[in-house]
Amino acid sequence: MPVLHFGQALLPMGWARGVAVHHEAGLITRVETGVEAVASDGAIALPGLASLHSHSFQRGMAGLAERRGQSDDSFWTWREVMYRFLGEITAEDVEAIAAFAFMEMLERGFTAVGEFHYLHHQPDGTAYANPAEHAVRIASASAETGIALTLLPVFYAHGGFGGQAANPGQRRFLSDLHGFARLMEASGRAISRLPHAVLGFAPHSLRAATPDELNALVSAYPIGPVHIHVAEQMKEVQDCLAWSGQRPVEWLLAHQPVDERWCLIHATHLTESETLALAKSGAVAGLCPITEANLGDGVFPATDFLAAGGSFGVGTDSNVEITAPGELRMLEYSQRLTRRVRNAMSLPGASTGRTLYDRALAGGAQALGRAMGIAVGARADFVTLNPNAPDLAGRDGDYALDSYIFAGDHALIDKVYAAGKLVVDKGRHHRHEALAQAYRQVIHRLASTI
Ligand code: NGQ
Ligand code: ZN
Repeated sequence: MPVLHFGQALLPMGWARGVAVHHEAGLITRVETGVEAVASDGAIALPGLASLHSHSFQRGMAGLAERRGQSDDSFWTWREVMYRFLGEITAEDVEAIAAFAFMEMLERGFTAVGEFHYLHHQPDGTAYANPAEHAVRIASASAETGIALTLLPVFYAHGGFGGQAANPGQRRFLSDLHGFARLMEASGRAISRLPHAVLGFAPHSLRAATPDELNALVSAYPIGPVHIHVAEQMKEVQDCLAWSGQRPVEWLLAHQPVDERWCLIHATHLTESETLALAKSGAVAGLCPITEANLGDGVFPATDFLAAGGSFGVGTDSNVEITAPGELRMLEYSQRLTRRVRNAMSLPGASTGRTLYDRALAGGAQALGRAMGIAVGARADFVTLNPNAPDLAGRDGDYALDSYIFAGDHALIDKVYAAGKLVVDKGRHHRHEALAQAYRQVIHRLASTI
């Protein structure tokens, strides 16, 4: 049985020295500590994190939506640019962009992804012969790179609260309940050969699914993760109030069985009572701090949510910048900036990096429906840091973790193992050149559509 030896590793109980991890068929079967052996596979090992929310195709437009229009720019004007960009993406493009994004996730500290997948149809809105054609492409991208995939096929039927008609920019996303049932079946087939894949589903938002549709979906798919975008923008809160008299998170908690299988993406705009109720529900808050900053969404009340016992994880969402330590740093900084304190997310005496890392690991695992962490039964996924990096001089344990998150960022990553296999060495994925070349070709063509 293969064994990996680490000088020190962050285990569920804390840091341990001389760690030998046995694995078989990609899963951890035994963890020994205090082993006198050379740390041949890495000096400092962390469990890989989950990017619990990604729209991989949006990686291709990173940097193309940072130009101001005639009026005030907003989330909604960004969305117009995004709809233009996806207008001409082919199935081959979907695969090339997803593979590149997943490779970057691995190079930058993520070993699992939740792909919130809504780009289902051909450019004119008609279905492909295989309704899950794009899911097949995303599954291939996962197999090519080694990232663990939780596929979340998205139900998207309407363009606004109360079943409003969708607009033409949304034609590649749409299905009714029958079409979605076919899509789910075909999506299950698309990932059936990926050994560690998980299937969940995702009503896109309260704008895209009616209450009756939500009820039908939740009873049709009683197991697996459920993800939904909610309360990201103030306009969304106002539209929801006008439609129902309740705020989006308030409405969801009152009308759906929100529990541990649910992940509420963004949930940015919360009242105090919504914050407490969401924490109590056991659902994960799926925070995407870099994208939320990029889109001008607002700041999630993370310290209050954490104090109320809430679970959170992080996602790269628009993939405008992919970095696991960077998402945690942005989350912490958003709290420091709004509350004018330091070390906002940790308890007295605790390392902030460690608090963020432990919480995001647990919340990400819960939201993606998989075991994560350096423990028996989890996939053998590890991120090792380069002990010779100047940012790590004289540091180990939590100080090394704090330096990774707040100083060195992903440049400190040395090796990454996915399902026990070395996929990143000296910070570079073993397929970096080929995947970057394929990505460049696709993007040269697509950039002109913006
Ligand atoms: C999405 N992204 O589906 O890609 C959304 C924008 C929408 C974020 N919410 C579109 N960040 O919500 O309608
Ligand atoms: Zn999203």
